[in-house]
Amino acid sequence: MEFKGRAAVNLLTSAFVLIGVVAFLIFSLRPEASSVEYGSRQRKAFAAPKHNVWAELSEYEAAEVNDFIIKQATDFNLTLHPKSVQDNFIFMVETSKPNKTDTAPYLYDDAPIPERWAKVTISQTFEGDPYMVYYMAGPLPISKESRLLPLEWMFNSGRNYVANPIQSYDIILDFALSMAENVSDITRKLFGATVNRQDPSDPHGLLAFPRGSRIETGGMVLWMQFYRPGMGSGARTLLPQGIYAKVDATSANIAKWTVGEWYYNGVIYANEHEFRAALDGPDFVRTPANIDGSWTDTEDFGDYPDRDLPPPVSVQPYGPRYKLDRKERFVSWFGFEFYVTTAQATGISLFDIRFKGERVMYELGLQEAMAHYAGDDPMQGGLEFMDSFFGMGKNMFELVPGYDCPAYADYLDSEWHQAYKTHNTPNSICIFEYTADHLLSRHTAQYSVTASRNTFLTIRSVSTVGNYDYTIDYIFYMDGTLEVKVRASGFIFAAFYTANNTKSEDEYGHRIHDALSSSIHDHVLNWKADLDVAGPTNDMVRMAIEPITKTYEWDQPEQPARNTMHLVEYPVTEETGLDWPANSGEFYIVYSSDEKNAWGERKGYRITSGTGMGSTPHLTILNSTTLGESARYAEHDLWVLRRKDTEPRSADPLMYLAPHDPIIEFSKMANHESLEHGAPDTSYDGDLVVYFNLGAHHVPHSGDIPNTLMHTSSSSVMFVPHNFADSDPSRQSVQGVRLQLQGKKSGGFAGEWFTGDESKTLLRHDNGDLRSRSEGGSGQGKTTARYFGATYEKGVQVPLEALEPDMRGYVSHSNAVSELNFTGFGRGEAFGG
Ligand SMILES: *[C@@H]1O[C@H](CO)[C@@H](O)[C@H](O)[C@H]1NC(C)=O
Ligand SMILES: *[C@@H]1O[C@H](CO)[C@@H](O)[C@H](O)[C@H]1NC(C)=O
Ligand SMILES: *[C@@H]1O[C@H](CO)[C@@H](O)[C@H](O)[C@H]1NC(C)=O
Ligand SMILES: *[C@@H]1O[C@H](CO)[C@@H](O)[C@H](O)[C@H]1NC(C)=O
Ligand SMILES: *[C@@H]1O[C@H](CO)[C@@H](O)[C@H](O)[C@H]1NC(C)=O
Ligand SMILES: *[C@@H]1O[C@H](CO)[C@@H](O)[C@H](O)[C@H]1NC(C)=O
Ligand SMILES: [Cu+2]
Repeated sequence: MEFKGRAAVNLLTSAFVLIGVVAFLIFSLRPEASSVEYGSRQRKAFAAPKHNVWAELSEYEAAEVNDFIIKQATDFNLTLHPKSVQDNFIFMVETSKPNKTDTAPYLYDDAPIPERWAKVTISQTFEGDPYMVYYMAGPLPISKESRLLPLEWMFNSGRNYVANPIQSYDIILDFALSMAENVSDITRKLFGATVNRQDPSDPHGLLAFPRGSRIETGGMVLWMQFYRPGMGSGARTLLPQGIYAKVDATSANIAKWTVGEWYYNGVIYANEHEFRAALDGPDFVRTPANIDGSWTDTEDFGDYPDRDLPPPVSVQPYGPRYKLDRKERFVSWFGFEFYVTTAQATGISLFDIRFKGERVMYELGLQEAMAHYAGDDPMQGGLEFMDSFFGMGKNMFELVPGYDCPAYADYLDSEWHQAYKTHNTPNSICIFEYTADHLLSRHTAQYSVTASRNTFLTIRSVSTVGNYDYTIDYIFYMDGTLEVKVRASGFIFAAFYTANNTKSEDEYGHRIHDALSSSIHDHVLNWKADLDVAGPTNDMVRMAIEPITKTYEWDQPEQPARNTMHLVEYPVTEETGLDWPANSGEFYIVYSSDEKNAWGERKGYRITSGTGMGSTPHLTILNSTTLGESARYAEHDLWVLRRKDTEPRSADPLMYLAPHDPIIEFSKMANHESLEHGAPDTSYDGDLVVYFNLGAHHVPHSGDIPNTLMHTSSSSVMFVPHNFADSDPSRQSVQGVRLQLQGKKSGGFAGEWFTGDESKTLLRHDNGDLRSRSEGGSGQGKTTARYFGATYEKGVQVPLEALEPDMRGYVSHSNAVSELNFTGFGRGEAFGG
């Protein structure tokens, strides 16, 4: 992060005199803290207890793997300088995360470190057809022992390859340009624009690109739609032009591709000639075009009343309170400890999450970010994205300091290795503590009030995949609660609004511009949570809160039967999908099979839909025609499965290339195997994995233009301790204050009516006061404040960049874009959106 903070003295010369007042926040003095200044961050060296065995390959390791494969696999005819997918080349190298069976003894029993292996994707041609093929290479570092093996064991299809229908992105684009040029007379007549081959992104020109679902009839059919390029803020997906063309792309030889039907305003034309003829006919119904303009600008630089004062911000005057081992990417904060890692497809994952020394989760990480559209036109009607294919990690771009994360946040880079190159995206992960605008707990008693701050730790990244931006947070709370939260922003993928269509125009969304429909879609983002609640042997239960009519002996004879409620526990005895219960009428709890708290209750963690817009949804569409077997995890809110080395993931990024022939079938993983464990049947060790979904039923409306807003496009799942400790552990971590409102008295309820002799009551409390007896004498009628945890007691000078980093000196090191030529692995380019 290279942004140069404006020196605080510059302030007075700037227009922001008011910021200057804020910049010299003066707190009351506390002598021993006088050397602490904002940003000094005097951090002690801090080392992770173990190595981060899940870490992404280093640049050196990736190069070593590339060299090894080139030398080893001479029969692969690999080229270092591929021209198309017809060449064989190493597309991707990344860490193959070690099996838990090997890491658990290392982490928990001091066994030797597990072997390090690479997962390798090679673009290979067999009989003229290109495939993406998975291999594993290792152990690392490369030695005489190292081998290159087909990687099959993690795919329940038993295959390690996926056919790559995207032969060449360049050639597809070229075809689209040629197709569009051939109807220039039509596009000029309809909306006064044509493609510009010299400059395809000419803002006044047109683009055409295909919808990315294919091979639904065995061959490949592409539906191309025309768009304006949207060069202002990148609003291409708000600028569909309503002309669609069907391309028969069955042949591997693009020279044999043919343009078939055309579609405009709800009417199908057999070919371009019929379309052209109809255009001049008397019955032709035109619709308005979508023209780019200030309406798609993501910001409005205009002067508006009341926008001349900056808002409040959060500062961190004494430095962070978490400890960070940057090398091992290990974080420790108020009892929470965990490792952070990244992967090009899925972004951040966390491993070995412990709370106050006890195991909570082995692994927590995104599996897939799917979006499924619906519509009555050939584009939206079959549109679906699985964004791990485009790379939720690759597309984690630089965060904006002071905006994406507080100015004081720590940043980490992410790295990935593609086509012999290492790409580094600096400052793509941020870590920070934040204090909520609400307390964690409070209580007003008769003579006192107590308040505990809610400070939490966030690990954040933003994946911008073409049109959409997903902000993903892992949030840790002082009581042991863990939250996973996603918020969406960016441009929606809108539909062309077929005005004057006889069909119901609001069936798939709302009209949101001249010829634009908001286009209903479901976002379903799938996460894996390998819970190890106080160890790996766990049981999942549904604890229901049920109404019942009961007869109690003490109720007799007045009340023969009483309508009431009670708790009923239903063990989850086999692998299954669950939905959040109606009326929140059940708690889903993962209990330790062995460990109990001081009260003899099983230690547990509850899994619940968290904060955000309603409870988290799953896919509305039943048995999606587009998705086939490739995303069955989307069909329920939560899944409970046996943990297996052979089932490390619910999805693989390459499944987007062949959704109807997926290499991982989730329904074969969640196949009702028994979850019962222990004697007499010891074949299963009781180690559970939960998969859960975040997302939204997104029905965008006019307020999504230009961008979707994150305060409401949010959803979360929380893991909440349930009898995990003996009482609330946050009491040892929170900062707060107890105000003794009057004398030394205590107890009672706020506002309780005081009866009896005042002096006698006082005496009684002096003897039996539980809460303020250690407090030194304060005069009656005066408030005494007693702090727990540290407080700000010394004034600090806060430099301006602590409030608002000066972005004018900001240097962006790299915003690497992945190579598009072979793969179209750039959403928004190759497969529209
Ligand atoms: C090896 O690949 C090159 C292109 O990368 C190709 O021209 C050549 O025919 C291939 N050789 C074999 C034996 O497949
Ligand atoms: C465009 O027209 C030319 C000339 O008729 C033809 O050769 C070419 O194949 C057409 N392009 C497409 C994509 O159909
Ligand atoms: C629908 O058609 C009418 C008559 O042709 C036209 O005036 C109107 O603008 C059209 N509506 C839209 C939304 O294009
Ligand atoms: C899903 O749809 C496919 C194709 O129409 C059909 O063969 C299959 O039986 C359906 N599966 C379910 C579970 O409905
Ligand atoms: C991980 O476990 C699978 C299944 O047992 C096995 O095939 C594979 O070789 C293991 N991976 C490593 C690196 O040992
Ligand atoms: C990819 O395509 C671009 C634009 O057509 C071209 O400049 C570049 O050389 C291509 N890269 C490779 C590796 O062929
Ligand atoms: Cu959306």
